[in-house]
Amino acid sequence: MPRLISKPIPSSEITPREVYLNRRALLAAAAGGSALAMMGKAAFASGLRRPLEALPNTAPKISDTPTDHDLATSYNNFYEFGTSKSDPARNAGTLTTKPWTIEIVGEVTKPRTIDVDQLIDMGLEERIYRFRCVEAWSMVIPWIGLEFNKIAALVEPTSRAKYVKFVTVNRPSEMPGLRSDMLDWPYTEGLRIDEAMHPLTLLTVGMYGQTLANQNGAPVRMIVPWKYGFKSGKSIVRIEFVEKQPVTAWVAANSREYGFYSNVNPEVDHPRWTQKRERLLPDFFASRDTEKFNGYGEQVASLYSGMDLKVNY
Ligand SMILES: Nc1nc2c(c(=O)[nH]1)N[C@H]1C(S)=C(S)[C@@H](COP(=O)(O)O)O[C@H]1N2
Ligand SMILES: [Mo]
Repeated sequence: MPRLISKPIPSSEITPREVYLNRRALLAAAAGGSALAMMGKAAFASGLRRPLEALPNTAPKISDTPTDHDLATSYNNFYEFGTSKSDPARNAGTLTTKPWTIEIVGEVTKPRTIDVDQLIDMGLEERIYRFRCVEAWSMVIPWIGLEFNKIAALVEPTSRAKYVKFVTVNRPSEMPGLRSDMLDWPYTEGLRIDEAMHPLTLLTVGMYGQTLANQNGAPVRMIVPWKYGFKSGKSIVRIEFVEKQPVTAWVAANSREYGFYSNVNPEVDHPRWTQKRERLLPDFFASRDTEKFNGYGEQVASLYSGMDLKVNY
């Protein structure tokens, strides 16, 4: 496993005021209505900062403090920009994220194309979630987004919609990693419909009070906090409601190592390493016990009752 940073970033280098102001800007965007909120909305859309009030946060409370912003935006997996952890921050600046639309199609009564800027009007929340990579490291990140079920409500899935497929952007001129054939591009992911509709599942447009950095999946990505990070596709351009379980990029690449479900599970090791313990970054050692469903068991375990999670890993 590559060394991440030689020493933890001192907390004095975090600028709480800045982070706070950023958060308030987003909130301006979310509040809607007043002139100030309108300014906030514009500010959010352009990534600027502007004060306002707090977004709701209905996430289960967690005790860990959020990971340092600079670490969360510099230690990333986004293979379209290269395979090392520092590649996305270095290379993702080339991605054009505006204008950006998401096409929502398939087994739905009202297919539609939605502009990312419209999501701001649909009830953003800040959700502080644990985030766990299959590589046995985790972070705690204040995401900003809206419950995916609100998007589903817009398009009205039919009774044949059993799964949701998320297709991410495939733009070779802006994404140097697409030259490699390590995955079948575009990067696609999928969820069972009840997983997608679960209130913890977030269509995400921001983090730390700002719009997403390109390396974190700007302008819009999924966040599914009880699953390994690779289930949370970045820079999404199409959402398909489908009848059959989709073949996702990682399952196509190596289904023995990366299953469709990929629930965080200390009882199921990755074939090449243990999942029993994890490193909460910037900790260098796997000093924590991994929690089943990444700590969200109380909320999501019932989705899997009757399923053997060693078979459906
Ligand atoms: N399009 C795309 N989405 C992706 C990936 C990727 O390579 N391409 N990597 C995944 C993996 S393995 C992880 S751990 C998370 C990392 O998200 P972060 O860099 O914001 O922490 O993004 C996921 N989404
Ligand atoms: Mo990951």
